[in-house]
Amino acid sequence: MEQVLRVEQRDGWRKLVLNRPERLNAFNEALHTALYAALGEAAESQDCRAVLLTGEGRGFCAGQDLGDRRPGQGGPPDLGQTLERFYNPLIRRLRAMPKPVVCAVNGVAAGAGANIAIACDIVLAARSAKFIQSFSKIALVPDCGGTFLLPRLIGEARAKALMFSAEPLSATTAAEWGMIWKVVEDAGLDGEAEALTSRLANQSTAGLARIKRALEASAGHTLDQQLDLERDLQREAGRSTDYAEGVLAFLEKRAPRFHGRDE
Ligand code: LHQ
Repeated sequence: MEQVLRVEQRDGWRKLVLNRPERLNAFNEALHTALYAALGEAAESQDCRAVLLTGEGRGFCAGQDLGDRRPGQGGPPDLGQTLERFYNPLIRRLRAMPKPVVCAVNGVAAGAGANIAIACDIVLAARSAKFIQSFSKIALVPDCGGTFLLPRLIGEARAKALMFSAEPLSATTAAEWGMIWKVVEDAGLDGEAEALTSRLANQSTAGLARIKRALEASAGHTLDQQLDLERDLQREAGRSTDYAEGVLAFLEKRAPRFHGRDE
């Protein structure tokens, strides 16, 4: 059977490689099922404290596999159901995942592929990569949380123009606009993304999960609500063994040894 997702266990972290290069890693049902399950397993596993998501071949992901969507087979499709069944759970899982998810955009990221990339926690892109909000070309609405995340990252004017025009956005401009963390030369992308993921895997996993929760909540909060949330999360953090270890390591001038969970 075609292995549509490669899962590579590394030292404390996991690399998930979208593996349908002949279709620029477009999503079919098998890839959805495999990626969703792999993220769930990564969230649960004590051997995994960070995840790196990338694509095989010259593309990162071309969104939905349109080969599966030829019109005329059994009447108009219910794309809402496709989102409800596959894409929305995937985005919810990425955003709620209590471990950092790094995305290495190795080539073109189009449609859902572009918005899955920006739903990850830290996004690196190869210099040659581009991002395309291609939905309007086939009369669709940007999905995977793109209408929520993209205007917050780059502002409504830029988000709207990209979504209306479906013009490709270079990785360099994406970084200049704050849509992604940084651009890396093509040959160095894999190594830099792996090194970053490995570093995150050695940080306080529970600590990073709290930061993620705080940032996730902030979009829907007032400053007062966010101050309350920071107080609650800091209270938890202050009771963690990782905090004690972090302070001790600082005072003893050595590297901290963090755990994968609160104890
Ligand atoms: C593909 C695809 C693809 C199949 C390249 N499917 N084969 C949600 C709910 C339900 C349904 C609908 O969708 C959604 C969300 C979405 O994601 S909508 C957006 C769907 N994606 C697109 O519209 C992007 C379509 N692809 C493209 O525009 C181009 O392929 C890009 C700009 C990504 C790359 O262009 P090129 O570098 O020129 O490559 P190419 O077009 O030659 O593609 C290489 C091969 O990959 C080619 O196959 P072939 O057999 O001719 O070599 C393409 O047919 C295939 N491919 N995207 N989404």
